[in-house]
Amino acid sequence: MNEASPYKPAKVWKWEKENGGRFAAINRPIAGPTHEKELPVGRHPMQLYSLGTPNGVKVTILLEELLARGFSGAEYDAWLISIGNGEQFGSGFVKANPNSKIPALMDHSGEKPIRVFESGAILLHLAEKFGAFMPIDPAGRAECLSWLFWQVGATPFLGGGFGHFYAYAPEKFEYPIDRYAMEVKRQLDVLDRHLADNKYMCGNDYTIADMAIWPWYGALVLNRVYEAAEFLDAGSYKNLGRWTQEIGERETVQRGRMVNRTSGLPEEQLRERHDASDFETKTQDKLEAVSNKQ
Ligand SMILES: N[C@@H](CCC(=O)N[C@@H](CS)C(=O)NCC(=O)O)C(=O)O
Repeated sequence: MNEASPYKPAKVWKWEKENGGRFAAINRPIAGPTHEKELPVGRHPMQLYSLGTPNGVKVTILLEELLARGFSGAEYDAWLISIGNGEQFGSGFVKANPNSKIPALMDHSGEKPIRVFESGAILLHLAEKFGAFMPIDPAGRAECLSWLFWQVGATPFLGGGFGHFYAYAPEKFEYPIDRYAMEVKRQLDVLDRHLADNKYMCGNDYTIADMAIWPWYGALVLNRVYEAAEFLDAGSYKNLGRWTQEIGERETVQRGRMVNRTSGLPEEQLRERHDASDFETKTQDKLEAVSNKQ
């Protein structure tokens, strides 16, 4: 223990006060629902309950990619779960995801609805269901799963570690920022070295591993999360920059990013998505926004 620190942990931790910082009001040390609320169900086979954060966007990118490839079974309703208002603790959401975190998917395509939670599991479920965006040869599949699970395991150091202490904690503390900046830069270097020899994460084909990694590490490079691109010198990872740019140009990715989004430009926010034509209304809003600026 650091002798200079005035904080001495109690023998047994108790939930006595909010710990400050963003999200303090929704953090709790117990699981389970806080209130009764059933989830709405739309007309499509896939019912997604989510928010346009990087974890949510992974899934909407895949759904848009599947639809663009002609898999009509991937049609989906995307319902907004406002985590700032504690909607992840509603009884219906907790049934879909006992861990109370977005995204959660209910797959209604079979006889009985199937719940899938954890974004990585949702990507895998959909990729396997449609036989798309994941290699089927054993070596390719192993590589793809390795990078998918790499993302799931590595990113909490970026989000819950670095992002929390750099952007959300009530004060700036050097120790955690230093520790997690070091780890995140190491992760950026892992990706950069790999992408020096590979067009996509698993070689020549774009897969669910790219869709899992891009919303976090691509967003970091594009300065869309934590405003930390300069601090982490994210622009210096050239291969990662090339990959980020290339994936960001996909129309499907741009559509996926808009779904359940509640921040940024209004014309780029599709708070709920129930039909492919919902994007057209937004394109119209975008054109109007551009012409109003001129
Ligand atoms: N490992 C989970 C993480 C999901 C996650 O952290 N979701 C956040 C938003 S990005 C959330 O719902 N937070 C609400 C809360 O913690 O109460 C996944 O990949 O699905």
